[in-house]
Amino acid sequence: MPNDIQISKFMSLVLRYAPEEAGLTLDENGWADLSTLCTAIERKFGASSADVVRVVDENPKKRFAIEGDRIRAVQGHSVDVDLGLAPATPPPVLYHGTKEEFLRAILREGLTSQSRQHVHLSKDVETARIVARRRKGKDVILRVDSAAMAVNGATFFLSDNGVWLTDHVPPRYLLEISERELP
Ligand code: HQG
Repeated sequence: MPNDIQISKFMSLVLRYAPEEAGLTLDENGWADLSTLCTAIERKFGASSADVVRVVDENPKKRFAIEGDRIRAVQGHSVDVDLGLAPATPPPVLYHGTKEEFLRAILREGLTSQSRQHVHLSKDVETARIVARRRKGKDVILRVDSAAMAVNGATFFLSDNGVWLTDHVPPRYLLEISERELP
């Protein structure tokens, strides 16, 4: 039985970051040929195309979308793709989960997109905590004054799986939420 998590991680890798590892090319909107991906996954994991479709359907974060004979990741890209998302008005407050070790740099430079195309923001503290917990160390949750950013001209996008994306969050819009304020 192929391991769905391994397959999903491989799909994230090739659909966001290193398509050549599956012999894929991404078009300008991030779409790749589904059957080429299935062939690569069959070789690597012995999994069928039905397994690939199941991984897409059951992915807890709905990371992938299939449309006809093509597939793409809905967010999280490192390679330059245009997901065609329309700018959207964010809720007045968004959150970002990170680690204490990054805090000084973040409060100095703001949130920057690092190896991805965008800064990723969460709609609630719970989601931000899950994002923070992916890494070792002490969690830090930041409150983002998205209302003020939007008023001052920042553009936000909402990915198909509910992640808020923007280019940069300057430090003046960030506030660390103290431990006792957290739910
Ligand atoms: C930090 C997962 C130093 C930032 C999650 C983060 C999310 C800075 C790390 C999605 C910084 C980048 C994204 C600065 C930001 N100086 N560190 N100026 N600005 N950072 O993985 O937000 O599983 O690229 O705080 O659920 O952690 O991939 O971003 O810790 O939705 O679908 O630099 O990834 O989704 O790390 O996570 P990432 P992220 P998937």
